[in-house]
Amino acid sequence: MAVDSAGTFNRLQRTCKLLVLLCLLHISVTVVFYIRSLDNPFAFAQNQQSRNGSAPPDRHLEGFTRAAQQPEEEQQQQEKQLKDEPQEKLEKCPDTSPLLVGPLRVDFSVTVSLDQVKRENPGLGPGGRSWPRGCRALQKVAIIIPFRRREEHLTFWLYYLHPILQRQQLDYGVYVINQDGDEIFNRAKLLNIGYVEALKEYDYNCFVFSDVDLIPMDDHNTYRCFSQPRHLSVSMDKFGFRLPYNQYFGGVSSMSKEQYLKINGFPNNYWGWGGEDDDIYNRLASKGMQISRPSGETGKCRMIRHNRDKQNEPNPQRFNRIAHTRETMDKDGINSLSYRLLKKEKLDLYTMITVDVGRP
Ligand code: UDH
Ligand code: MN
Repeated sequence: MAVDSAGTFNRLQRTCKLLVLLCLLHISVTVVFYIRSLDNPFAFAQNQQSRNGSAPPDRHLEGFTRAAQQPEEEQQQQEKQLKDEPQEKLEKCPDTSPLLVGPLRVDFSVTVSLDQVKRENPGLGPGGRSWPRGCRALQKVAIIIPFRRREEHLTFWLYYLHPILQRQQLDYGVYVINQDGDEIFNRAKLLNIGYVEALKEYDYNCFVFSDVDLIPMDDHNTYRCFSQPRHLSVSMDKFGFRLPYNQYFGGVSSMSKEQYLKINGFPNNYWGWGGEDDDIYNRLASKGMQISRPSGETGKCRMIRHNRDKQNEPNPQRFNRIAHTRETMDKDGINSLSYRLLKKEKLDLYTMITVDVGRP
């Protein structure tokens, strides 16, 4: 009897030990998964450029990845060589960049500084220029941002967009067109000025027009031009991730030089908020062009929340103006643009062009 109960006791003890071990294993596995999910709660890729070889090895990545322990001098030498490398000699970049990572986490509660953006984008040239290393870009893209007193938004824009644009293997430059003074804001005229001023700098063949407060949530939404004018900000959080109406062309759009010239550029006489984007849509439609768009999923983007700015109140004339685009567009546009260039600054992360646009 005594031997029997001792045996049962031993078995029980072993079973209990096993159970405790199993519990411990279960807890540790749960903890590991929990910690990993904390690091990346929605399986979104981090924004930062992955320079240490997380992307698959590829000819087009040559010179893009760099060893973490490489001496600084050697690194600088290599970057210089890459910058001096004539693009013409290289093979074309692929249609879809192999560096893209997909959905991105976009969060405006984090604080970012220009110094941080500079540190994280060491490959940028003066004025916020960049081009792919190891292959020849398919297009030369000028990114035009209409601007006045939105420094905080601009910092977020630079923080998110520079890494994305580099991963998209674009040959690009960033132009912030800053309206001087306190007169009423004129977004479309600033975009026209951006077109003219960017072309003075480089032989761009594609123009992306972007509000300063819009950030794409997937780097497959390439900031380049297509065979038809492109609307890129197709599903904004502000509109419940949907297109507010079919003709909507506001936020972020792109046009080749030919497409832009075909519509005589943008209207110069929309003062204050609203209507200019619908006028641009009317111009495109009247020239028989169609709007190209990414899918609703790829075209997701976030707008930094903000109140309406002073001196950008809704324009009461906008409904009347957009009813007459066809009659006015040949006289009002890039062929009638006049402004005063006040200052051009090649900053580390962008080119700032300050202008006097006049008043209504
Ligand atoms: N912009 C400036 N400074 C200004 C006005 C406009 O930089 O003073 C530029 C900026 O690039 C901005 C763009 O023009 O992203 C378009 O202006 P917006 O952002 O005011 O346009 P949106 O359609 O305005 O976002 C909606 C008004 C928000 C009011 C919401 C109140 N709840
Ligand atoms: Mn806005």
